[in-house]
Amino acid sequence: MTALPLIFSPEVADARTRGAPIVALESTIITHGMPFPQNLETVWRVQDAVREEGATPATIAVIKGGLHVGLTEEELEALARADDVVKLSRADLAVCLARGGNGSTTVAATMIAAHLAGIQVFATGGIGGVHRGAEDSFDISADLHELAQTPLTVVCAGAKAILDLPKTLEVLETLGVPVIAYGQDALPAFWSATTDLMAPLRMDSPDAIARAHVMRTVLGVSGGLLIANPVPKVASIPHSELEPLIAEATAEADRRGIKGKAVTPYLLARLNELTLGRTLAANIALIENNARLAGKIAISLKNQAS
Ligand code: PSU
Ligand code: MN
Repeated sequence: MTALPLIFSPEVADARTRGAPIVALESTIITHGMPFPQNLETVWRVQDAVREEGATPATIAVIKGGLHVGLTEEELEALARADDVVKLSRADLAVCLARGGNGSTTVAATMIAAHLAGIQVFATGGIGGVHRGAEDSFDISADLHELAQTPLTVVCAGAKAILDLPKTLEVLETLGVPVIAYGQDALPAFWSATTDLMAPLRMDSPDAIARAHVMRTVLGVSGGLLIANPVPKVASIPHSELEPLIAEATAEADRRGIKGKAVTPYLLARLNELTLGRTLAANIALIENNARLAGKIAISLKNQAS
C-alpha cells in the first residue's frame, strides 16, 4: 500500500509530540505571490508571528514528492529562490506527489495537507474566488470548493480584491461556507480594510471563532470557517483607489491571453507595479496580521479541548 507521503519538520514533529497548537501556512504566496527577497523575509516574519502567539508554524509544500508539513530554513530559502515550482491545487497535488516533483500549495492544497496532518487552523493572505468575467471564463478558484469540504478555519484578509467580490460571496453562501468578518461589519478586501459590502457574519474574539469551529464539528457539517481579518489600518489602501488599477490590469491580462492558474500571479505582480509597491507592503502586513489571529485561534481551540 502507498503510505501517506507526509514529512514533518523537526519543529512541527516536536509540537505534535507535545500536543501543542499548530498553524498551517501556504507556500504559493512564496513562489507565485511575492518577488524574492520579500517572499522569504515575509515567511520569516509570518512564522515568527505565529510563534509569538505561542503556536507552531507549519509551512506546507511538496519537495521531491514529499508532502512537507513544516519547512527547514534551507528548504524555505530554496523555495523562495526557485522559479520552476508548480502551483498546486486539489487537481494536481496527487500527480505532483506521484511524480516526485516540487510544488507550492495554494489555499486548497494546503487545506488538504493540513487536514491530513491533524491541523485545524490555517493563515493565508487572500483566498482565491470568482474572477471578474467568470460568466465567460468560468474561472472560479478551487479554494472555494475546498472550504466547503475540508474542516479548517482559514484566516485571510478577505478574498483578493482582483476578484468579483459579490459573486465570490454568493458562491461561498451556496457552498455553505461561513464568511466571518473579524471585528467589523464590512467585508474586508485584501489590500483594503473595508468595502461597501457587508460580511454575512461577524465575530469579535478568537474564543468565539474557536467555539464556532468546534460546533461545526459537533454538528457534522463538512467544510471550514472563513475568517476575513481586515488589513491593519496603516497599511490599508482605499478600495476606490485600487479599483481603476485592477480594471486596467484585468483588461491587460485578457488582451495578453493569460489564463488558468497564471491569472492570479499576473494580477498580483502587475498591481504591485502599478501601485509602486504599495500592494506588496499591504500584502506583507496583512499576512502577518492573519498569522497572529490564527495563532490566537489555535491556542483557544487547544484550551477548549482541555
Ligand atoms: N494570498 C496571497 N497571495 C497569493 C495567494 C494567496 O496573499 O498568491 C495564492 C493562494 O495560494 C491562493 C491562490 O490559493 O493565490 C489562488 O489562486 P487561483 O486564483 O489560481 O485559485
Ligand atoms: Mn482560477
